[in-house]
Amino acid sequence: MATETLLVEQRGAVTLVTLNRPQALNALNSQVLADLLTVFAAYDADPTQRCAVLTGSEKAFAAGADIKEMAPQGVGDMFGSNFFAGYDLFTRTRKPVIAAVSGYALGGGCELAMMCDFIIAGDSAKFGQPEIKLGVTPGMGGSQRLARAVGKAKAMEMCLTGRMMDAAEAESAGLVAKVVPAADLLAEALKTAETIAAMPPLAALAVKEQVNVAFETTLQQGILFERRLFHGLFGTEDQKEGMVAFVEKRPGKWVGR
Ligand code: CO8
Repeated sequence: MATETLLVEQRGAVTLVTLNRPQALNALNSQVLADLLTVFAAYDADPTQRCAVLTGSEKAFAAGADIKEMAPQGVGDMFGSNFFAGYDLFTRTRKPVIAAVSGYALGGGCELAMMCDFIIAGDSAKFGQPEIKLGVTPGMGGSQRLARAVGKAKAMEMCLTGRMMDAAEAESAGLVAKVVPAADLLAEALKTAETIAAMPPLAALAVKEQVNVAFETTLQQGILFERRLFHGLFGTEDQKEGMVAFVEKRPGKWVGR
């Protein structure tokens, strides 16, 4: 399957989505947003799919929101259309999504990568929020998610100077889960996705909800939420199977119920 701006491939239980606007370094325009929403809604709804990888090209994951599309717009256009508010829908994908980032992840590209559940970076990756150089600011969550990922000092410095952070710095700052040689990026991301896809799927959904709640609530409420989801999984066949399989020293077989 493919859309105007995305390549989509199912590899077993893993959906691989590749941003495909090479002429614009995968700049994110309204069509990319529409295509992402279509493709990730289909992924979420497909019971055969358990983990997704979102990637770009070797040169660019995405070089930002499409500056040529935004340049002529006025505040009425932006406010009236609630420009790019649809990305909130992308972040509501219930199943796991890994960003595999090679090359530039700038502005909206960095923001899109941060909307995924975690980032695996090739050693060529460069992250940044350079919007200030265009007379604007991050607008798709960058100021908020970057501050949560790397802390106030680094987020503030990056958003105020527009400088890029290389893969090694991104790993030590906590923005990315791991860095691998650029040539191995896709294979490593797919291998990680296959590991997740082989887990009990309801537990994977629950883990995602638990970790995301950590950014939205108090510690006490987050821990209660975690415990209730943990309790709830004892109503699933996969919990029975998982614990019996452990005792019988064999791999579990998951049914997603
Ligand atoms: N938008 C549109 N086109 C782009 C973009 C972009 N963000 N980035 C690159 N391109 C295009 C270039 O215009 C060029 O096209 P053409 O050949 O037709 O001139 C082509 O891609 C190749 O780019 P370059 O020739 O510039 O390639 P270089 O290797 O010389 O440079 C860079 C690569 C450094 C990545 C450079 O292209 C660059 O600086 N790009 C812009 C980066 C940027 O500023 N990103 C932030 C954009 S603003 C943003 O993301 C806001 C998000 C929030 C929106 C929320 C709204 C509510």
